[in-house]
Amino acid sequence: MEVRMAPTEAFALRLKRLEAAYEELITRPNEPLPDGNGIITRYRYPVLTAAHTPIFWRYDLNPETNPYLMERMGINAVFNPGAIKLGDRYLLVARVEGVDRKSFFAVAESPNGIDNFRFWDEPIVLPETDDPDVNVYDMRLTLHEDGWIYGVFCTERKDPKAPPTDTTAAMAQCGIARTKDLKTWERLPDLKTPSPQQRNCVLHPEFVDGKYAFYTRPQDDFIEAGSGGGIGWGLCADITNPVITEERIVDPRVYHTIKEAKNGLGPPPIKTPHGWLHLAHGVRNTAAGLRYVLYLFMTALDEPWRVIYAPGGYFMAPEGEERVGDVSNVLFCNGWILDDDGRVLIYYASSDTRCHVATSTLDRLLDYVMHTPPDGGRSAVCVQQRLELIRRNLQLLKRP
Ligand code: M1P
Repeated sequence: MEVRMAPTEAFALRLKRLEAAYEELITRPNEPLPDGNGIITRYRYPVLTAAHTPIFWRYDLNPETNPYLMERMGINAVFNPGAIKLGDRYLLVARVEGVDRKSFFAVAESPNGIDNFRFWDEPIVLPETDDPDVNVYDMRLTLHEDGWIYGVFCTERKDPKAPPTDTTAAMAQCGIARTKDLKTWERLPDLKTPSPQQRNCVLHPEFVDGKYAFYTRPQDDFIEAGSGGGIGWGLCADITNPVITEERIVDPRVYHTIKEAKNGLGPPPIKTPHGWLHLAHGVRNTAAGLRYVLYLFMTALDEPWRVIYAPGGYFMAPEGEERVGDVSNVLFCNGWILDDDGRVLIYYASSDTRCHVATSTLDRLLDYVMHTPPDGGRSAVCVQQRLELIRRNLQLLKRP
């Protein structure tokens, strides 16, 4: 007969403390920060961090096998979530990264989209293809008009062409899975494109010419876009055998802009009466390393690959504690929700470490995208753009 050891007093007390701190964190009300820029409102607390993962994902709670109640399998970071609203539930499919550097996907649910995000008991069990993924991350969720919810993500494997001495060369490709409930997932083959590598691929929510349409990000190399780069676009006839034969660039990277080094689409675009509203990240190189910021643009309703508005510069950049983390100076977003009341919830991650929410409204984002001047391209033009604003304002300020 098995004799079970009663937890020691110290064990029981420590567990009680851990549970109390966890509940306090999960149920802490979030609050909007005052005095934003009128475009978005930031919130005081991140919505998901490593500490939001359930205690029973990290600790062995059996006093016999873990008498010191030590963390057995730590979580390093929770970031880059896809987002979707199903009924009245706000759901994030977060990238959860263990201390072993491997990421996996897990669903966290909130009743209001702003706080009280709680992970479902078990992470997503994502089926593999015949070529197992080494790492999976950054899922974009698309509720497609075919009725499925698609999760499009990056699958990373060791570069098979790398010499044995090279233990860092990796290959990034676009993995695809689909579900009806975020619980059971069907894995489809990885997307094939003309580019050697792909990351930041996004499935467009509607058929285009009767085909599935993808935004892509062709790249020669795992980190560098190389001769690739820019946000691409391609059609595929059969999602169960996803092949894109022609890829065109929708939004190129451009010298001396916030997307000089590379860029990539964030979440699937939002359909508006004026066009498809897109959120993307742009990357430039600095003496302190890469800097990732977020920007918006709009494409034509009937031609989602044709840009019709492109405000200059970024609309969100890392601020305060967002600036520091595992990969500092990074904002990244692959999930947003247009709510029934026109509110837009933007789920973004900072420095590959934690997830935040910022709110806006569709009206505000449209106003921003359609009325912000484009990048002037050079300093003299930018001064002229700003002078126009200044002089108009000075006239107004002189009025009695
Ligand atoms: O580390 C910053 C980001 O780097 C990658 O994005 P991109 O392919 O545009 O450089 C991704 O690995 C992303 O997850 C990460 O946040």
